[in-house]
Amino acid sequence: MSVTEILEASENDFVMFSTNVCPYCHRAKNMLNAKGLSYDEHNVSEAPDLQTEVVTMTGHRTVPAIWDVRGDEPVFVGGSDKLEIYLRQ
Ligand SMILES: N[C@@H](CCC(=O)N[C@@H](CS)C(=O)NCC(=O)O)C(=O)O
Repeated sequence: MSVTEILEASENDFVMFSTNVCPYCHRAKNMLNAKGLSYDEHNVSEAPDLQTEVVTMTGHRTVPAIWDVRGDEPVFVGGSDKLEIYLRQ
C-alpha cells in the first residue's frame, strides 16, 4: 500500500508513521490518547519505502509524520511538536 492509499483507507482520526525507537512518537501517541483521538500507526522501520514516500510527499524527514484524516482530504500535520500546536486549535 502507498502512503496515499493508507491515508485514504484509514478509518481512524489520524495516521502516524513511526519507527521502533522513537520518543517523539510516544509523545504524539500520548497527546492523541489524551484527547480521545484514534490513530493508525505504520512502522517505517519495517517499510523503508514508505519513509521515502513520506519525505517525497512532505519534505518531513523525521518521525513521527502525522496526518489528520478526519476530513474529506488528509491534512499533513507534521511531527509531535506541530501536533501539539494543531490540537490546541
Ligand atoms: N521536532 C520533531 C522531532 C522528531 C525527531 O527528532 N524524531 C526522531 C525520532 S524520535 C528522528 O526522526 N530522528 C532521526 C533524524 O533526526 O534523522 C517532533 O517533535 O516530532
